[in-house]
Amino acid sequence: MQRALVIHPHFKQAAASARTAAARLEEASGLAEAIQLQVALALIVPLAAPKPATLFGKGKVEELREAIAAQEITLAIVDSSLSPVQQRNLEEAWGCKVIDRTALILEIFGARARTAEGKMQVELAALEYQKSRLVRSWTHLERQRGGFGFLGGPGESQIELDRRLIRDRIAKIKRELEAVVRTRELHRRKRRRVPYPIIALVGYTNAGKSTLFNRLTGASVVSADKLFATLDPTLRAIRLPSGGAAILSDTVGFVSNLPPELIAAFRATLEEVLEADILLHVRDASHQDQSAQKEDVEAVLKTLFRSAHLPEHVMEVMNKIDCLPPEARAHLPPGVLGISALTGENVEALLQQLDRDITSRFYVQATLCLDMAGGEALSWLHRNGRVLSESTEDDTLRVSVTISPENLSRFEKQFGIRVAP
Ligand SMILES: Nc1nc2c(ncn2[C@@H]2O[C@H](COP(=O)(O)OP(=O)(O)OP(=O)(O)O)[C@@H](O)[C@H]2O)c(=O)[nH]1
Ligand SMILES: [Mg+2]
Repeated sequence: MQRALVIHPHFKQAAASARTAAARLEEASGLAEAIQLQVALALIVPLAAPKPATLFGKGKVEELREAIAAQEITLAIVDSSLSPVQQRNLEEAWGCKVIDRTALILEIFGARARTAEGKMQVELAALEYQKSRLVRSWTHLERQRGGFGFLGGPGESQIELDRRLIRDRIAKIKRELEAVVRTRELHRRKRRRVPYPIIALVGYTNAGKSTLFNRLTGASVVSADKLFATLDPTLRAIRLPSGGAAILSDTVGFVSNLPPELIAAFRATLEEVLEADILLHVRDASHQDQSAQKEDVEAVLKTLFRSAHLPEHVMEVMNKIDCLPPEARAHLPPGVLGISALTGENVEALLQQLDRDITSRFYVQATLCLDMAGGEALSWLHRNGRVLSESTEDDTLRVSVTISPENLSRFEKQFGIRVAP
């Protein structure tokens, strides 16, 4: 196991933030542990003025070098962004590999990607990141690899070649991704023909989305006490208490300062979120930074929807209430249900809440008159809608149902019965 140092630079000039430096350090350490790094040392380093060459001042760089040597650390993670120059200088000064927050998140995404699409998206993001590094640090790289200049043909430097290779690879992945996205689009359209509302679980990483997904679907989707256990969206159909169905979609968790390269590359995955009829925002009620996490999630949603406002179809739920003392349970935000995905507490109530929301938004109520021979039509209605009442009058059967508009028109076609609006 690689021994890592995690440093959270605390900028004194930075605007007051909802999170404490200690919480940020803890999150960065959690991210490192998510890819099997052993965090040997974790530090907050206050910074008055970032130095262009090494970020930290001379004395601090030296102090950290000693700690790195003493603790036999082979990787240093700086929880902010590093310029290529800073990264190289720190690597030279410390004699170990140095990465910044974006690179760390890319590593995690890379380790977790399971589907072809997920892997391509991560590689694309990594290449974009690398491309910007190459451009900015080209003098250094050119000097370092000067000997290979001939590979690119006369007069072309290695860096030009690297840049071109990266560009070509990016173009190729983008083409492949487009094909994958088209296939996914087809699947989605097929699914649209099955008129089920889609519920997407969104939320901060580690909030318990996958645990809730498993609880609701009875499926065994990866859930682990690791950040980013889920990278690719997973979809399952669930039954609602009223008998209707919905599709539940588990998605990748959000983090604060999600690198912009990643938002762009993951757009295709997050398109599931854009498509959803209900966004169920799963919050960790037991987390000290829950309000800051809520803001982060909402900021990502606004970015995704390219809107200044939060979409209206977001429903919040407070998870992990089993960790709360009784007095804290009474202080949940008004109108927001508290649940425990782990113990199952209140999960039934959540399903009912979703059911009510779906019924009121996606279903219509209709009263149908069937003749007495309409046994087949009646059982069809029982299967595809929710029958509220049945009564017989003379030779007609009056049936009152809630049903999706799509199913209602299927019914009209199949049984040749026009339903008065
Ligand atoms: N005590 C308690 N722990 C929970 C609850 N729900 C989830 N957890 C734990 O929280 C950790 C994270 O759960 P996940 O379901 O993997 O979280 P996630 O939101 O899917 O995380 P990412 O996929 O990384 O975004 C796991 O250790 C779960 O066992 C809950 O209701 N109560
Ligand atoms: Mg998950």
